Amino acid sequence: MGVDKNKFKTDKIVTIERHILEQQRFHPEATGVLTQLLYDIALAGKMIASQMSRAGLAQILGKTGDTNVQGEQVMKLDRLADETIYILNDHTGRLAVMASEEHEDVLSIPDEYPVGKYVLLFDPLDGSSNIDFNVGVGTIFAIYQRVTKEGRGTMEDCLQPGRNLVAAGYIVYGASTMFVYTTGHGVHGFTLDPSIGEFLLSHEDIRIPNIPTYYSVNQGYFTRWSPGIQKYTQHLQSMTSETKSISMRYVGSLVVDFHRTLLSGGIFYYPADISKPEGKLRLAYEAVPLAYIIEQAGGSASNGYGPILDVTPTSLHQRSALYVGNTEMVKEAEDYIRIYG
Ligand code: P6P
Repeated sequence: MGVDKNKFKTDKIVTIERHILEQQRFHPEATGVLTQLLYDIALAGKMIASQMSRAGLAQILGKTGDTNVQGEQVMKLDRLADETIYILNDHTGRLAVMASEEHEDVLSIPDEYPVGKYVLLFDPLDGSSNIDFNVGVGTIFAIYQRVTKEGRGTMEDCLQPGRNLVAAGYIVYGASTMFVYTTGHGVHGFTLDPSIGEFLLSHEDIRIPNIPTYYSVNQGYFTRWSPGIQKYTQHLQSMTSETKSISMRYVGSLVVDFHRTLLSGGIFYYPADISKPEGKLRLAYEAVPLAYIIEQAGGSASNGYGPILDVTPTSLHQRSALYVGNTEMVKEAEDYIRIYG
């Protein structure tokens, strides 16, 4: 059949720490700080996963009653995930500055703590509106080296093009909890073993399969889309109905829809439309890290006109259209936009 399958079995027990240390051989200048930073993010993921598993019992489902910078209802678990990531990283001396989807401005390192050379951008719990329905959600993160020379990091450190990324990844809280990351040398997935509280390597060197399985888009917005996206989607629908070569899946949780696309092949897209002319998804801490991951796995990510990683954000919460998955499918979407508008 020749269908590419990601290698799911490994012949040794590899924790995140061991894997990141082994990856360090690609970075002779590495001092181990990035390893420790990635490990801190994985720890945050374990803590969030633990809270998630008992959310329905611990009265931490539901809304806080607040709205965030996006104008969205802040879920209790949103707030908890945001605070967990911040307090695990604010004192380590590894970061110059942080930025979160939940906060308008950058998150400075408190004066009493040292600063370091890395910058952490994160969406603490994407898809959180789905939590109350037990639908999978995720944490997304992007790591850069600071560009400012000294002192507390600034917004300038957070508004870098994706080509500057040092590392990116996500934690998907689904049927199992997985930590997926890249430092520029392939994409690697770890599954949390709750019995020992450790992420173990389960998906080494993930490559998006050459043969696509699903397309993923919210077809409820069809009438709001440009003619090019409508025609592109009708083209995909014909592949589903006539050839049955692909099918449609849409969860409405970015990390879940992305993770399935990465492992199964296909395309996820969230187009701009007449009600969201800039698109809905955030560039800096959603589209860019996922674009880095998909390129490292042999796929592509576009805003409909060119690579996401070539775009330099001009504001922290800037939105973007996103087309991500098999390169051929992303290019085809760009072609339909170019030809039909
Ligand atoms: P829609 C969740 O609210 C989110 O930000 C992403 O996780 C997801 O991909 C998207 O919005 C879903 O949006 O408009 O299809 O409900």
